[in-house]
Amino acid sequence: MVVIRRIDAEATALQRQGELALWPPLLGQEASQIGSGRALRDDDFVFPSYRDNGVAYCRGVEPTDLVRAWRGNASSGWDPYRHNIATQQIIIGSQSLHATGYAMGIQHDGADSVAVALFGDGATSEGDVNEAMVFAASFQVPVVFICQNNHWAISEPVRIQSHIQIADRASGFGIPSMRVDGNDVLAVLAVTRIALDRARKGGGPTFIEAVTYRMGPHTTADDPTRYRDANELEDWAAKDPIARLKALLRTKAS
Ligand SMILES: Cc1ncc(C[n+]2csc(CCOP(=O)(O)OP(=O)(O)O)c2C)c(N)n1
Ligand SMILES: [Mg+2]
Repeated sequence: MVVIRRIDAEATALQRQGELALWPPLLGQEASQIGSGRALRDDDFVFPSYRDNGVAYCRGVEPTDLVRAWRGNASSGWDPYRHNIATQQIIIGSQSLHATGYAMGIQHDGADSVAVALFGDGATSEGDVNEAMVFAASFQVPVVFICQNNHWAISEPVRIQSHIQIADRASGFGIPSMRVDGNDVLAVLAVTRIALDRARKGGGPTFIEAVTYRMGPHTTADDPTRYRDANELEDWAAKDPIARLKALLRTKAS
């Protein structure tokens, strides 16, 4: 978590120096990404969004490869088949369809690996995510949908996206869901393991809502002070996932 935060800060600085065209910071979402990323097996296949650099790091993608596409000199920073993680998706939610299709392939092969789609709260309002959930539930394929609810879709707050909890959207598709504290790395690790295990045993898809917070801007091109209250950021800064884990480790050590 500390390493990926450092990489994230460095990439943000590189954008400010004109070395990268853009960077989408993951500040605040380290527990959601490292907790889920560390639960995976090597032969699972991940379909991430632009913000999931922490998960890509867990898949063994090098820091230099994480920034390659944002510098504009590669269409993908890494070989998806080498790390079993696809190129980061910018088209909101469409990776959920790719993951579901891949999971249909796993089922066809009779393998026990799992496809994982990572997307945001805003993505759950997109047709692609809803269509993916219909197919995943119909064919009971081994896919895990991990939604990082970071409370914002650029300047649109999650309370406008959904008047119910995001996790509850899944039940309409017949998909079991779990809502987890996304700033608690051990909790995220635990629920991801449960979902992966269910998928491996033929139990079909699971939807996880990791409740977290995007502490930085949407991207380096965004200024969140124009649309959100400073108090909100302060409240979530007090729940910083790294500070929480540090406090836990201190208690264990004493
Ligand atoms: C299909 C599509 N529509 C709109 C956009 C523009 N867009 C980029 S990021 C974003 C918000 C996504 O929010 P969320 O799903 O919550 O993910 P987050 O950025 O918070 O991680 C939008 C609307 C896009 N990239 N693709
Ligand atoms: Mg969001």
